[in-house]
Amino acid sequence: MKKLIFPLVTAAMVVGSATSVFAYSEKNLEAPKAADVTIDGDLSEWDTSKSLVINSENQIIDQIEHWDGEADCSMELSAMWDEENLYIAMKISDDTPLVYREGFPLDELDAIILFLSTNPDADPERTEYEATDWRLVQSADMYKDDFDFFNYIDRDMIADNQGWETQGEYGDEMVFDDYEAAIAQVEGGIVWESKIPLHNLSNDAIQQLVPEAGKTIGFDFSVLDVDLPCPGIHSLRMQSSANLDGKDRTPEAYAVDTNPSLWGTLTFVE
Ligand SMILES: [Ca+2]
Ligand SMILES: [Ca+2]
Ligand SMILES: [Ca+2]
Repeated sequence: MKKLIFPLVTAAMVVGSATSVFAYSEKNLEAPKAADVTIDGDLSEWDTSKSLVINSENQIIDQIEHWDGEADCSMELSAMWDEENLYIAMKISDDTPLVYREGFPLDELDAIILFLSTNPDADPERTEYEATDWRLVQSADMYKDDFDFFNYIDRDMIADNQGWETQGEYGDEMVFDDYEAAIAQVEGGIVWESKIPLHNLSNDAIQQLVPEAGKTIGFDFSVLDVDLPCPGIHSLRMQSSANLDGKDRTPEAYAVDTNPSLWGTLTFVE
């Protein structure tokens, strides 16, 4: 019997290395513990040195022909945490920011999509969403100097969503309770500071994520840009974890909306 051990070990190693390319991308965001965050659009209390950026052609996953460079669409994202909340700060460069139209699906407008798992023990190699995998489309509308915030939580790709159903898909809705956000207009774009209470991503069957220094979760984000909304026009879409070559880009070819193993990660640190 002993002779069999070596071939088996070798076979396991080969399988392991062959599948490892499907386990979360190397993009890791470190999120420091939050202290005295004020949601006001001013990031002076943030340590943004650990941010991740979307600013290269390699990160475009849809409508590559509509990207005119970093001033047209790019972003930088930072995160912080406490036991109850995830804080997200974004600097978004867009020549025509905050394009919003009532009644349009949020992911055909200017929007951000956050992807995260609320299960730190989830298998990084899973290729299908589980009930603890979340796709959060965030959008905002400017009216005079005021901002309205909207979101859409897409659960349609989850076989067993544990009773947390898709919400906000028709737009003009803020699905989360106690969501806080502020936008500041800056030259070339906007700064968007926000607080997402984690109880929103739970129910009787889905345990609430409690961040803790040292824990890592699946995480990713994308930026959508449209500069003139018309029915049927899809936004340019860029994804933090993507690193693609060639000009033929479709969301189906980089399927972060259905395959969490393509995501990067987020690590909670002190
Ligand atoms: Ca602030
Ligand atoms: Ca733009
Ligand atoms: Ca835009």
